[in-house]
This record gives sequence, C-alpha cells and structure tokens, in this order.
Amino acid sequence: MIISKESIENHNSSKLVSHKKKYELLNTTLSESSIEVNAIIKKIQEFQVAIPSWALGTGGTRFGRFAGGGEPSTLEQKIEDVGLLHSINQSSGAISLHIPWDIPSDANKIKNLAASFGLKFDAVNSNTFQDQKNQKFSYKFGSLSNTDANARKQAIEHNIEVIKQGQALGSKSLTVWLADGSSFPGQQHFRRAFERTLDSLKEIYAALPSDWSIFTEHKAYEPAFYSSVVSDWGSSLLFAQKLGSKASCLVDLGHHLPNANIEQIVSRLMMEGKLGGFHFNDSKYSDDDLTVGSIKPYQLFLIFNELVDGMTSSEVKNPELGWMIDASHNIKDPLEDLLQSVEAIMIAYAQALIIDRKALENAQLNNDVVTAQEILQNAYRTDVRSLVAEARLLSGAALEPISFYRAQKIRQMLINERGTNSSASGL
Ligand SMILES: [Mn+2]
Repeated sequence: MIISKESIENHNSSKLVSHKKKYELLNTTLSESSIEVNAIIKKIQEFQVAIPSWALGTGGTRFGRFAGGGEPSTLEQKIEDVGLLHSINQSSGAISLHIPWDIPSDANKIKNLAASFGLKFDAVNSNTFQDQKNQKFSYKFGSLSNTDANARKQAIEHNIEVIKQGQALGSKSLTVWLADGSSFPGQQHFRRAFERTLDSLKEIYAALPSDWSIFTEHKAYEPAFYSSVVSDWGSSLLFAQKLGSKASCLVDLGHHLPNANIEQIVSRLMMEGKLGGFHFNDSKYSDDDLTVGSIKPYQLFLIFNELVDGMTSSEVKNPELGWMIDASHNIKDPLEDLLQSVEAIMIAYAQALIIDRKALENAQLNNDVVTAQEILQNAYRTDVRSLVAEARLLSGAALEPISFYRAQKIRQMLINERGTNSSASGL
C-alpha cells in the first residue's frame, strides 16, 4: 500500500499547533546555550537507519510464535513495508536483505520497486547458521570454521553468491555473522578454529568488488554455548585487521555479555578506523532483540555520545558507518515496533548532538568529574522529542508516526490485502 502525501499533511496540520508550542520553547532554550539547532535538525534529517527484511514479520521465541496478520511474504511486500515506514518517518531509507530468503527473481524490477519508495539496499547478509534444503554439507559443526574443508568451501561459495546478489541490487557491503563455535570445553581448538575462519574469510574478501566492505559481527555466545569463534570485539578486530582495509567490525548491541561497556568498545573501534556499522536493539538479559531504547536508553545515549565524538573529531579516521535495526518483535506489531526503534535512535542521536563538547573536554582535562557528569546528563535529560519531530516535519514525514499509523488503520489494511495467515519468511 502507498501512503499519500496528503494524508501525512492532514495529520501534520492537525498536530501542528501543539507541536510548534513545544518546539519553539525547546528551540529558545537550546539557542540560548549557543546550540545551532538548524544544523542539528539537518543532521537528524540526513540520518537513515536501514530496516532488515527479517524484522517485518513477527518473530518468536523457542517456546512459540504468535503471528499477527498482514505480514509480507514476498520480497516485493517486504520492500513495500519498508517503503511504508520510510514515508511515515523519512528516516528508514534502506533495506537490508537476507540471502537465501530474499533472492530476487528479477533484480532490476526489485531495484526499481525499491527506488520508487526512495529506498537503497543496505548490507546483504549471508546465512550459514542453519542448513538449507538439499544442502550437501552440514553446518552442524560450523561453517567457515568447520573442520571439513568441503563444508568450509560451501560456506565460502554461499558468501560469494550473496555478494553477487547484492551487486545486482546496488548494495555495497556484506555482513558475515558466524554462529560457529563450541558448546562444550574441548570440543574445538580455539586457535585452529580462528585460523580456519580467517582463511575462509580471506577467500570471501578476495571476491569483494573494489568499492565494497565486509563486516564481521561478534557475539559472545549462542547458538554455541561455550565459545564463539568471533566471540568479542577483540576477535572481530583481529579478523578485520588481518583481512585488510575493506574489512571492519559491526557492533550489535545485544551481542555482549551483561554490563559490557559498549560505548567504550565503540570508541576503541573508531580509534582504529574499524567500526563499520551498527545493529540496534535492546536487551535486559541476553540477545533479547527488544525495541531500541526500551530497556537502557541511557546506554544508547552514551553510545551515541561516542559515535558523535568519533564522527566529528578530526583525530578519528573512521569510515562512514552503516546503521541498521536488528530486532525481533514477539508481541508487538512489527511496523509499530520499528517506528518506535527509529524514534529512539533519533532521540539518542539528537541528545548526543546537543552535548557541549568543548565544555566536556575542559571538564575532563581538569578532572572535574561532577561537571563532566552534569554536561552529559543535562543533554540526556533534555526532552528533544519536538526537535526530532520538527526534523520529520521538514522532511515531509509524520509528526507523530505511531498515531498516524494507527489513525490510518494501516495494519488492518495490510491484513485486508494479504490476509491473516500471511507469514514473513526469513529470520
Ligand atoms: Mn545483528
């Protein structure tokens, strides 16, 4: 379904008076602190977060799945759903595909369809964490690290195939997330498993087009419960450094052990010019894949503080970053959940942009711990929601995405169009 400009405009004019009241107040307060509000709004408008094709349907846990209706079951419908989100918030201008589920039968047609919604193709994702039908060699004991050279070769070829699929669509990067690891002590030789993986990655790296990047994504545990081959940011950085300039690390917020200082990891990776991108989500206990900012919004803000520092400092030479949401929606309407996640990202980004960096640096140099904390928390406790809404208004998006989505009865229309039993493919 297509969202008309007119329906957005009608929504915005009904919300305009109350929005302007809040925004003018904030604008005055921020301007009094010499914050360049217009420059911040421009940055927020430019910030685009990719939506993965697997986040458009209802996820589940190993205990069950409670599917909603109207889920996209074809690649075309997945693109339509991301297009729908983008027309509501103008901040979701890219889609990330997962192969083998999203192989287009006609790449040009799919490219044109995405372009008609103003969407680009973000990183393509390979999948060697499960066996596909008629697959010759099993990944039960690993893919790129498997002790069997045949299984490794098959996994390498799959990744190269994914690059080709991505090339046809205009994607520029490949994300490799490895489920490889061991579930019991003694099962796997740590060094040899690393070396086999590196050799496999080298072959994939060699097949990368010149303008492509490859991201390694670390995860502490799960599905392997004792060790992962790419267990932490240190291992991920080793792979990226050994592979070369086209390789960098991807940070998924849910892939850390409890209480890990993710913002410091971000700073370290950017310092080395090796932070390639982000997978946003939130978690309470492990890799919960919950809505961004729903559990630890202060952590998200602190991460954006480091990101903004790294992106604006002349001392840091990090490549441009790729942003994506990697969440699972077990009990919410996936589209509403994604709107909430994008909003949370924009709020954290805006709060990080209003930090007085000069004053923070001075406080740090003078070891003024109290002032440093005050500066960060002043920014974090500023309600920037109307600033983010103003950026949306200027971009032609809806002032209040969720209320627009509900008022338009979009889920019901998708159910009418696709039925109650449509099921999104992929993970
Ligand atoms: Mn991820």
